Amino acid sequence: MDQLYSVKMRSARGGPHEAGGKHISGAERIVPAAEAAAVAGQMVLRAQGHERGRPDFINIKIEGLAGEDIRELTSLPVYTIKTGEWREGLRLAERLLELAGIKPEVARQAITCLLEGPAPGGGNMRGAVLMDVNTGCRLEPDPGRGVRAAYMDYHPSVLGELEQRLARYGLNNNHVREALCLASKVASVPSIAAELCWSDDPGYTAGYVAAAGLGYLRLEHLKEKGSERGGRVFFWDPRRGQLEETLRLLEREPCLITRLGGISSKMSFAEFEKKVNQSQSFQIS
Ligand code: WAQ
Ligand code: MG
Repeated sequence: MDQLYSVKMRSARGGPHEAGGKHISGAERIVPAAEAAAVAGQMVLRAQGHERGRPDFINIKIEGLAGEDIRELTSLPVYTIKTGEWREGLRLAERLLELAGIKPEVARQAITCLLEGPAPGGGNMRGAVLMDVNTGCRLEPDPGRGVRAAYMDYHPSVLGELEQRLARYGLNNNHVREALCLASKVASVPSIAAELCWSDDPGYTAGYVAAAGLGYLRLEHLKEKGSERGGRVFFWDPRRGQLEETLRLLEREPCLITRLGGISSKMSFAEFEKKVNQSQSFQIS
């Protein structure tokens, strides 16, 4: 691709995020120069039509990536684990985190943190909680903003194929495409052992656990329909990388997905667990 630009959008209602406005939505792309204006325009429209409310603050940031090394990535393989109602989903999320090597008490702490609202005062954050895998302590430098994964997208050469594959499973929507991209970048950071996420959009109850050795493990319900509570936890393993370097990789290193992982049809937790135990391709360190 020729000269690339990062295009980022964040929107809020009741003033800018930094002045206490409520986070409405965010989005980001990496695109060739010629597409930057159109993509920025689409992001404004998307922010204005968001189900979390009409924003009165929309920030668009466009930066040239000339001269930056862009790391190439493979997207995580996608699995969907059957879940009953959201409380069962949360119990399964805890067990998936354990499969990813997270201690049960730390997994529970992460779930509780998102249920209670991780921002000061109990609201959502704009970014993610960064949780120490050993202690469960939170390490994000700004607990209102959280840690933002940024500078990631699909290379245009894989986007068509991705959409086709997702569509076969009824999964070709913005939430899945964007979350899979983010989770693939986050899981590729060596010191991130796992991620837990569910959406803050009231109509979207699905969430996931992701980890490099396991994949992008979707759970259909992690919250009650209508709830605006959502968030992300990145589990940081200090033995695998220093904090500052971890933040640089998550927040500033540009990545493009140039290869696609597979997609599987729905399975039960027991089926997934059996697959993990049998397969050599699942490797948790
Ligand atoms: N970096 C870190 N955290 C973020 C980022 C980011 N770039 N963007 C959002 N968050 C945090 C923030 O706290 C949001 O409140 C929360 O995540 C949820 O963000 O497979 O739509 O964009 O069906 O609402 C997951 C399931 C959808 C998709 C996730 O997240 C599927 C979703 P949202
Ligand atoms: Mg959202």
